[in-house]
Amino acid sequence: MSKICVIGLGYIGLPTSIMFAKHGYEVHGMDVNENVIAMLQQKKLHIEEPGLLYSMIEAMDEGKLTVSTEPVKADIFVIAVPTPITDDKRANLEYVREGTKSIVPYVKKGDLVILESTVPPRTVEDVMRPILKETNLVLGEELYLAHSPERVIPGNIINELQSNDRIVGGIDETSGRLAKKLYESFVQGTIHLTDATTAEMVKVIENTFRDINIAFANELAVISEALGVNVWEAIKLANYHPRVNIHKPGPGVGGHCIAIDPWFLAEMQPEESKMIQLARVKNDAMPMYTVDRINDILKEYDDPKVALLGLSFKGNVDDMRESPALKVMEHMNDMNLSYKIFDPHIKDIRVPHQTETLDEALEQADMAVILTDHYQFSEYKPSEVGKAMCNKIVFDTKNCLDEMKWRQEGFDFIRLGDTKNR
Ligand code: SAJ
Repeated sequence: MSKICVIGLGYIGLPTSIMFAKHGYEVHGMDVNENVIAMLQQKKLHIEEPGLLYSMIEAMDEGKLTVSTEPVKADIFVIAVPTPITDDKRANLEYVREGTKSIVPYVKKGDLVILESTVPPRTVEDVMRPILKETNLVLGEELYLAHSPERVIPGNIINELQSNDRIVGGIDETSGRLAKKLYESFVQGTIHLTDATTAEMVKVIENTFRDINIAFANELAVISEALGVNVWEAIKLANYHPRVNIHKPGPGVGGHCIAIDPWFLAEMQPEESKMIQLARVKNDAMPMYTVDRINDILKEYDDPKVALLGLSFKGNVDDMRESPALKVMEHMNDMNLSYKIFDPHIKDIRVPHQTETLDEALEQADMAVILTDHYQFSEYKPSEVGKAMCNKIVFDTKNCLDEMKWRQEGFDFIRLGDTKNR
């Protein structure tokens, strides 16, 4: 049985380790974060992801998965570390460099190294290959190297790891073939073989496509408000066309992927990537636009109070990396608007003005603003929500509330991108 060492036990590394462990491999996961390792060793999760805890405990109890802060000797190394962005919008590849360096003493002849982290095209060739040369093994003959970008959606990772198609790009034919064989152990979708640089390119263009599409939807939302149109209705009707698929507008684009990866492409060719950069700027402007709308709606009120609902970057997850809600809060602070913020998926207090309960956030509020499409929000009873509030105004930036229900309870109902009935 082959042994796999996974470097980085975050949103991708941990679920992927578990999948390998459940499909015939002996897996050791390493993470430099001692707190993460301490939690995992106690069989507790440091991230929220449906179905993960049970599978992890099972894999650990069967002796198929171990974790520690150090790599171990293995036949296959899978690197799944973060690739954050610097202040000047360039990829910070420090974790990729460090992760690759950390395995050099453990790699032996015949091993396979796979990078799963999203990176600017050419990272495998220009950053990893030179580091792995320090093993004195000939790449492509004695040591194999490939990129297989993770493409799963948080909230549905376990399913998508199995059912999505997978892209595998080797630095040579054998590397690609070996990596493909590994993923065949659990991937039910098609595994497409290419070279490493194309695989890197595929991953960033997928997320860039989504970012540009969302920027278009956000632009349409702003235009619709000026025209007395409901953008959600217009997009829904346009999408009935067999060749149109416009995404959804909202208060901004967050997360560790869509809000970051387009810059990985833009940094390679700044002059040739104006459309990509403009989409980023458009999406980054949405939190401010949302706060301007809040301010405008409340302009008649004396010292109005706002209940912001939703802190995570998207619905039904607890991840608040690059969350538009954080930017909304910043702009609310700048404009001296009073607010509290509540998120049913984030129980511990992580930011100022955050409340532990919905009631605390709603107390004396003049307006409730939906920033994230958590399923809980669509189930709220308007009569209950209205009880604690001072004035009954609700502003839905995600189109996840039933307008009629809220209006029937006496709410003034406002939706982002919709001035049709106002
Ligand atoms: N959003 C919108 N409108 C939409 C869709 C999303 O405003 O129509 C917002 C969300 O609210 C959120 C942000 O965009 O703030 C990103 O959310 P997401 O659901 O689009 O994507 P992520 O970041 O959770 O996952 C993406 C996925 N990429 C694609 O769908 C092309 C996932 O498959 C990738 O694996 C992941 O990035 C990644 O790790 O790169």
